[in-house]
Amino acid sequence: MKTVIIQSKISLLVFVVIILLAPCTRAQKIEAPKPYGPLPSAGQLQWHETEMYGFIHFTINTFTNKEWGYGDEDPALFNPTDFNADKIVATFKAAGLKGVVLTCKHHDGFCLWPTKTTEHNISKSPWRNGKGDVVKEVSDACKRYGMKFGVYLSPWDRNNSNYGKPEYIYIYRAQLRELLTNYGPVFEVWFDGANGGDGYYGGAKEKRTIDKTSYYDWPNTWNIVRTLQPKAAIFGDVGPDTRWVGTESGYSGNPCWATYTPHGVTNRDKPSNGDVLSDEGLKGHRDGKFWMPAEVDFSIRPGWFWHESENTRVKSAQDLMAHYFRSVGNGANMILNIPPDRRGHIFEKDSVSLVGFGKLLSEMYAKNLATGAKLTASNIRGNDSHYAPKHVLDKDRYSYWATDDSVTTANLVLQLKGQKNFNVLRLRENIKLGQRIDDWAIDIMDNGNWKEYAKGSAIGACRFVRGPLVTTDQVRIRITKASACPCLSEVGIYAEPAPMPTPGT
Ligand code: FUL
Repeated sequence: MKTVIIQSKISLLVFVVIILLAPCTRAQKIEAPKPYGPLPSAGQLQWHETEMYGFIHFTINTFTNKEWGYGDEDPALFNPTDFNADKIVATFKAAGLKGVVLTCKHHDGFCLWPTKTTEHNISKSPWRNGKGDVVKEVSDACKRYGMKFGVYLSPWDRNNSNYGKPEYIYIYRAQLRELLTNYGPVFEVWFDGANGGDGYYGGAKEKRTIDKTSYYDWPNTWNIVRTLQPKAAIFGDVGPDTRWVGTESGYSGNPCWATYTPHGVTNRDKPSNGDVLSDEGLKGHRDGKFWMPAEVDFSIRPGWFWHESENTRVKSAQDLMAHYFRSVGNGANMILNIPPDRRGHIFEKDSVSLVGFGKLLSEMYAKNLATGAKLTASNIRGNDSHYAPKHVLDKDRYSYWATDDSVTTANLVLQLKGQKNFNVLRLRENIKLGQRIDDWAIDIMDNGNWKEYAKGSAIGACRFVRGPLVTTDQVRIRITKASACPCLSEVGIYAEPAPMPTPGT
C-alpha cells in the first residue's frame, strides 16, 4: 500500500514538472517561415537535385547522316557495330552527369525498342539479329551505374500513316505506356515541341499540319506519366514540370526564375508545346504563376546526331564548364547531348572533353573553402538555432538560415579559416519554401574595407558566381531585396583548377 502511495506521488511530481516546463519548450519553438509563391512538387524537387544529365541522340539518323529523318528509312540501316551501353553510361558518369535521357523515338518514327505499336522499330533491323532493345540496354546500364534514366518520345512521327489523325494519339500513348512500364524508374519524360509538318506518313509523302494547342491533348497524355511514373518530371515548352529554356545554344537567362507563366504565339492565353513565346523561357517571370524551372538542352557538337564532318567541332572541357555556369549556375538544369557514332561509341574526342569536364568539376568541388568559417548574421529568426547561419554549411540543401518575417534585407558574414583564393561562389535557397530572394550582393574584405565582388537577382535552387580569382579572409553575403524573409540554405566557396588544355582538333 505504502509503495503504491509513494509511486503515485512520484508520478504526480513528474507530471507537475512536465507541465511547468512545457511553456518553455513551446516558447523555444519558432514557427518556420510560411512558403512564398508557387512551390516545387516532389517530382520537381528530385529533378532539381539531379541538376545535370546527358542526352543521347542515337537512331536511324546516325546512319543516314541526317538531323531529321523523313520517316521512310529502311530499319535495316540501324546496325551499330559495337554498341555498349555500359561504356557510354560510364563515360557520362565520369563527366559528373547524374542521368541519361534517351531519344527512344525521334521525329523519323523509328522506335529503339521492340514496340507493339508499329513495324517501324528495332526488331526489323539486323542489329542483335532483330532481338535488340536499346532502351533496355541503356536503362539497365543506368541501373548498374547508379544513374537516373529518362525518355524522349517525339510527338511528331514522320513515318506513321496515322499521324495527324485522331488514331495516332492512341498509338503515341501506347508507346509512352510501353516506355513507362517496361524499363524501371524514369526520372524525366521529354516532350519535344518540334514539328516541321512534312513527312513520309506511310507513303503519303505530304505536309500534315496539326493544331498544336489541341492535337496531342497534353493534359491527358501527361496523366499517363503521372499514373505510371509519379516521380518523373515532365519536360515541355509549357512544362508542366520543367520548361524549355527557349534556346538550344546552352545557356539560360540571368536571372533565370524558376517561376514562369508560358504564353502562346498564336494565342497568348493558349500556350502549348510548339506554340510558346520561347524568349520568355530564358528568364522566366518573377511573378510567374507556376513553379516551372528551365532546362537547358544543348549538344557537345553542332548537331544533335553524330556526323563525321563534325568530329572537329566538339566542345572542349572548358567550353562545357562555361555552359555549366551559364545553366546550372543560374538555377536551371543542364542536359548535355553526346551522340554515339556508328559504332555505338562516344567518339574519342567527345569522350576526352567529357572526362576533362568531370575532372575540372571534381577538382573544383574537392574543397569548399567556406568549411569551418565563423558565421555572423545580422538577424536570426527568433534567435532560434533551427534557423541559424550554420545551416548554410551543413551540406543539407533544405536546412537554412532564416530571418524574422519582418526582415527582408540581411547580411551574413563568413570569417574564413585564413586567407583563401577563390573565384566561384555557390548559393542556394531552400526552395521548398519558394523562391523568396529577389536581389543579392557579395562583398569581400579588401585591406580592411568591404569591396563588392558580385551582385545579381534570383538565387533559387542554385546560383553560381564565377568571377576573377581573389584572396580574402572574409566574405559578406547581402540580401538586398526579398519578397519574404530569406531562407538561404547554402554558401559554397571554390577555386576552379588551372584551365585544362583544349583537346586538339
Ligand atoms: C529539337 C529537335 O528537333 C532536335 O532534333 C532535338 O531532338 C532537340 C533536342 O529538340 O527540337
